[in-house]
Order: sequence, then structure tokens, then C-alpha cells
Amino acid sequence: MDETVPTPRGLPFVGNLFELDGHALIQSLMRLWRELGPIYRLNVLGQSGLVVGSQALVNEVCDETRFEKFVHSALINLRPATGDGLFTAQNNEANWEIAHRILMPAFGPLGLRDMHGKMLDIAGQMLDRWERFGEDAEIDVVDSMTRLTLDTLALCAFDYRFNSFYRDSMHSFVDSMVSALLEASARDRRPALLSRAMLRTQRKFRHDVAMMHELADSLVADRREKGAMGSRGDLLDSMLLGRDPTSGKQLSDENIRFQLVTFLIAGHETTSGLLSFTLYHLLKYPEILRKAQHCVDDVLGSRLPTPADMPRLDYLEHILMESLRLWPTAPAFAVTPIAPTRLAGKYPVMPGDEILVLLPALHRDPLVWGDDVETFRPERFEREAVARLPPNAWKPFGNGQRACIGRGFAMQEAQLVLAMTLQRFDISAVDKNYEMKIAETLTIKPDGLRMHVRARPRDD
Ligand code: MNH
Repeated sequence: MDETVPTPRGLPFVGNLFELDGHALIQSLMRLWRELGPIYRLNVLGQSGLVVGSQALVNEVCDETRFEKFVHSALINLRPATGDGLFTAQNNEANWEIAHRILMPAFGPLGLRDMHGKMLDIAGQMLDRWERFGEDAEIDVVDSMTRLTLDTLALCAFDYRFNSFYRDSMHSFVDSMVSALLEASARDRRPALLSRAMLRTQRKFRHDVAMMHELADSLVADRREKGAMGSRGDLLDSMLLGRDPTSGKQLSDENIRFQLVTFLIAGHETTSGLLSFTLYHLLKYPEILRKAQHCVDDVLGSRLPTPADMPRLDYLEHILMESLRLWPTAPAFAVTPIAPTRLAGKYPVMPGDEILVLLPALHRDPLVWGDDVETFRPERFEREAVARLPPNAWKPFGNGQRACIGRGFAMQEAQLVLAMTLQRFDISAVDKNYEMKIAETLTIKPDGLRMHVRARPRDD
């Protein structure tokens, strides 16, 4: 028997458009999830899609024999900037597989080990700067973390220095990126005709895309002039020189440009949010902060972390994972069935139908996480506890072959930065009553979070 999915009552033509706050889309979807349950249908401007947010349903749609990635409309809207780069490529575009095979090794264990020193370099710049500001300064957490992650990605992947900690305003790439991301999601909730009529907005979007392409092209030109880095080649070397072992093909110049912009965007926004939400939680739970600092003192004392230290800083890893549970910084991904099928045995779905996996909902499934889902508890990610989790209960990095290529990179960077921060500083909230306010682009960040940092006495 086919059953109908719950849906908020909509208006003719616009459907459920006004149920959705354009500046807080994920928060609107979470509100509807609380009202309607773990599966509901949304109709917006003639497009219809399902939203799912329970382990049982997500586990089903993560079955890659039945479902595949759906490049949803906000991603389609980003394609002028990122084209058939890894993130926005359709499954059947030849360049996805070619680039996937060429670029994967750069993010494997060997590649990541090589990046350790560069990650230390940028983290050191941020922490030195904080130390000089002194304990009265109010640190804008998201601003610092965005400078940090952008610089780290560019140095590790392209051997390029943005030097964000040596300038007042961030590199103009970030402005262009943020407005392009905002516009890509705004177009989603605007009739296409209206978008086409908004000439100034269109011109701005084209300008932002051109700015990002210009930076990508200049990185390529610079590398071609200087020549490859040799055996310690980075991601950019892989893009320029790598050959797909299966097809024998190399990446085209156009595709390289799309990949560069893809990595510059995907490689820093989300990790910046992860570090910011993590600091938010540490400021809110002093017990956990103290325990984390003890862990760092035990393992590192006052020396710099080495790659071999990382496994022993596992409490920090659990903190990061718990932060990604409550506030997964890439808060949704979409799939579609490969052939007509029924979801949960009763809801018919067709290829091309959008099924949105709403991660903050999945990560609050009480059947999986218990009756204290809103409580920040890193112990949920201890090895034995994780072994007891049902499959596909925690998906902040997406699913299957289209899952995040930068997962290891992001976790290594975040763990390292967190360790060095707690090693060198005592942190405290500027506003003890700060209430979480979430800023949304395509990603989420804690808006307006500020902290004080006081250098800890060193015993060296
Ligand atoms: Mn990342 C895909 C989340 C860090 C580069 N990333 C994805 C997806 C999610 C995701 C979810 C799947 C999206 C989809 O199905 O449509 N990524 C994250 C999070 C962090 C993150 C939560 C940090 C925390 N990502 C990074 C970093 C890089 C990166 C760092 C690069 C260095 N991510 C990618 C790329 C893809 C991706 C590239 C697309 C992979 C593919 O489809 O082949």
C-alpha cells in the first residue's frame, strides 16, 4: 500500500515557501521535523522533495545499491563557480571518477602526515597573534577560525600563503565566496524568472565567480612558472600532473580551475564551523574543558604535537565528533533512488526525486542517542560506545563514494588546533549568557561567539 507523507499545508503556487526562513533554512527544516516527524514532504515553488531525519530512514537511503547522491538545486546554483569539480559533479559526469582517482591519494595517510608541519605553522600564527592581543581582547571565534582554516587549506593543498593573520580584512576570496554561497541558496527559493530579472544580483554573482576563478588561475600560473614540487608534491601537483590509472586521462585546465575553487570552499568553511562550535561547547561545559586540558597536558606537556601524539589525544577527537553530532557544519545532503522504489516499504519514490538527509535531526534520533540528545557528551564516541551504534547513525561527512574526501584532513587539523589552543591558553566566554545563534550560508556557524584567552604559564 502506498501511503502519503506528512506535509505542512501550503499555499497555491509558492507551496511551503513561507514555512522556510531564507536566512535560516536548516533551522526551519528542524522546526518542521519537530512538528511533523522523521519524514515529511515539502513543496516549494512547484518543486517537491522529501526530508528524512531518523536512523532507520537514513540507513535505508545510504544503501548505495538503491540510492545515489542527488546534486540538489543549491549545488546546481553553485556550478558556475565549481562546475564538474568533485563536490558539484553529477554521478554520470566522466570527470568525477577521473578526479576522484587522481586526488584521493593526496588525502590518504601519507599525504596527511606530510601536512602536519604546515598545519602547525598556521595554528602557531593564530595562537601567537592571540597571545600578543592579551587577555582583555575579545576574540571573534568564527573570524579567527575562518582565517585559520583558509590559510591551512591553501598552504597544505596549494603551497600558497593567504597570510590572513597578517592583514586586517580577510582575503577578498572569502567575501566573494560568502556572497556566492548566499546567492546560490537564495536562488533556490526564488522563482527562476525573478532571479533572471534581478540584474544587479546577477552581475554581482558573476563578478564573485570571476574573482574566485581568477585566484584559481593565478595559483595554477604560479605553479607552472615555479615547476612541480617533486616527490613531496601537493594536491595542486596531483591536479596538474596526475594521471588516472584507469583511463590514462589527466584533468583539463577547466576542470582544474573548478577543483581549485571546490577545495578552497569545501576545504575551509566546514572545518571553521567545526572548531567554532567545539569552542562554544567547551565554553559551556567547564568540566569537559578541564578534562580536555588535562588530556593535552598529559600527552604533550609543553612540546609541539607530533603525528604520533594524535591517537593519544583521542578525547579531543570524541569532543569534535560530539560537536559534529549536534551541529554538523554541512547540515544536509541529498540522495535520489536509482530505480523506482518504496521508502520504508510504503512511500513511493522515483529517480530524480530529492530526498534530503537532515543531519541535525538524524543526530537527535532518540532511539539511537537516548533521552539526553541535547546534552554534549563526548563519551558517546568512545570506541565501545561507537561499536554499539546502529549503522549510519552519524553522517556528518556524507555517504559512500560521494562522501567527504577531506574528512581525515579536517579531523587532523581540528584536533591539532584544539590541542595547541588548550595547551597554550585558558579560554573563557566574553558573554556568559551567550545564546547559540546560528548563521547559515550553505554551512552553519555560531554567530557572534566571542572568547577571552589567557596565556598559561609555560614550564620551558
Ligand atoms: Mn567535505 C563532500 C562535510 C571538510 C572537501 N563534505 C562532503 C560531503 C559532506 C561534507 C557532508 C558530502 C556532500 C554531499 O553528499 O552532497 N566536509 C564536510 C565537513 C567537513 C568537511 C563536515 C569539516 C568538518 N571537505 C572538507 C575538507 C575538504 C573537503 C577539509 C578538502 C580538503 N568535501 C570535500 C569534497 C567533497 C566533499 C571535495 C565532494 C566529494 C565527492 O563527491 O567526490
